[in-house]
Amino acid sequence: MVTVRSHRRTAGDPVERDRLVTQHRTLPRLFGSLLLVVAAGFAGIGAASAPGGGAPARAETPRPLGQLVPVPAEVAPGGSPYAITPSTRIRVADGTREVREIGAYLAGLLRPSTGYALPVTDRDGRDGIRLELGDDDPGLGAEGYRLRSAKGAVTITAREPAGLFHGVQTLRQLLPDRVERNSRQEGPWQIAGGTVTDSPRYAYRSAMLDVSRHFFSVAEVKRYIDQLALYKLNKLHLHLSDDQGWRIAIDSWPRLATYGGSTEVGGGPGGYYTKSDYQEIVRYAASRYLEVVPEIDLPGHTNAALASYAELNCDGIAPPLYTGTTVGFSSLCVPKDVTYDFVDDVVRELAALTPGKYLHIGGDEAHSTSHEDFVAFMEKAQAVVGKYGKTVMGWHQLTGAKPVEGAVAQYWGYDRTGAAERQQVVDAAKNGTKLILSPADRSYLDMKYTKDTKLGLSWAGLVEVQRSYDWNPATYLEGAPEGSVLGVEAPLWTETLTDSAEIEQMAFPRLPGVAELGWSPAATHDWETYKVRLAAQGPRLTALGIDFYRSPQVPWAGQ
Ligand code: TNX
Repeated sequence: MVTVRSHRRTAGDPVERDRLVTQHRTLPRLFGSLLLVVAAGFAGIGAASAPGGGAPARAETPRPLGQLVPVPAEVAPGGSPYAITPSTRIRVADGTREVREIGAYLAGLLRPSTGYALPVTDRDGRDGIRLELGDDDPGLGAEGYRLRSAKGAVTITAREPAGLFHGVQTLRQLLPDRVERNSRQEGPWQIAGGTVTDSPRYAYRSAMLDVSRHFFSVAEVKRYIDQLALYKLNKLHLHLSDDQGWRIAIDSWPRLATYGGSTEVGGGPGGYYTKSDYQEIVRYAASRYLEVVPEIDLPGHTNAALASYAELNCDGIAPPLYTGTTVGFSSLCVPKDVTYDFVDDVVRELAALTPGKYLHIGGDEAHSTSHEDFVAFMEKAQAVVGKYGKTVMGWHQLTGAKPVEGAVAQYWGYDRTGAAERQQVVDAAKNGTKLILSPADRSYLDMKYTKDTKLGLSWAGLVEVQRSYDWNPATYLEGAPEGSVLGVEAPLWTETLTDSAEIEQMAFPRLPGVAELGWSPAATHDWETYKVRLAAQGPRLTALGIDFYRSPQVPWAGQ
């Protein structure tokens, strides 16, 4: 049984509350709920006590073990904290390349702020920060981990490297916020004692970045990747083509990028990724255990392609490039053979660049394609994706055609989506189509928070932080069979966004909420405790140089 002092140090998150309740189930109910109130009352203290830098080191209490986003599946606080010191080693005794790289990544995170050498060594030892493959708990799955923190060592074990990587994110979040700074900070660098045992609710936890409406450099994409990793997302969906720009070099159709990528919304210079740029993004994402899911949006949203090659148009005339924000006006020419040569070449080249399993072919808002043509086109396009060994993903309009076996539909409806459209998606799910949920009125990061939000759009309504967190992916689409939902995504459309600062204003603090929906057990879902844990992320985001939206719904402490 843990001490009262440890109760106070719990974050008040529901997992820990559950544990407290479990641990005290013999106590009268009333006393139990009083304890919860006490725990909740102290929830903010761990965050508030982290000094901004120069405060006397000794006074600091380690952050409570459960004060994490996403909240872990199981937390058992107790025992002495571990402290990183100048002589700490990062031990990767098992020595595989991947584990060593995770050790090096962790060292890279910790060295600038701690100022310690933190050598990564494959010499085994009982002390230090230990990363070990080979936890035989099958419950951990491919991405789970266990983190044990005690006086002499903090040990992360997992079955697969991805689990170690997620465990490293937990370790990182348990350290004081100032660990995220790039300059040397005062210690101590303590991690509360106890054990975290954790694995994700959903295997598919994604963020989408629209690099078409505005182009984002490789460096900007990498910055976003690092932010996604902090919250244990594991997919980066790149929306690589749209009316306003084609952003990936395709050797067999070079003008797609050189001409079709030469502008963006508002008429700026646009840009595109060379194949080596794109591979660099894929490699960097993989080093953060994110799989890139590329999207070429077809058959609508194709003005950039139609402008680049006259023969793709039914009338043989190339339209001008487009820099506005209207949707639904463009379509590939479904009856022409050359359309399928184009699709085949693009999918073949993109598939060859993509180690991941999925290839997204869009399919949304094809308002300028007749229904008959849409169905015919999607049938052919899906076959091409299969031919090159990839799994088809499409926006949920794919369910209005004939999804191939194994296809995944991404639901982006919202509260005003018609019953018939929803039903079509539900019916497809009953027939085996898997779903990714990204409801526009919940998880769209480009929706304004309030009417005063400067950036963003509002067609799906205003989406404050609570609204973006407070929904259940398992029940959102009523009637969809349990098990049809593979996971969640937070898309970021960029009609109004031009750089990392603007991306971050919209993504934070909503992105961590969607990440938590994807990772944490349904039983932990609770806005009242989530908002306290989210508030504790504020100083961390600040230390990372992320200027987030200070939602009045979140009890940010002293910022
Ligand atoms: C709808 S959601 C779109 C995009 C826009 C977005 C803006 C979806 C699949 N299509 O083309 O960028 O709204 O919020």
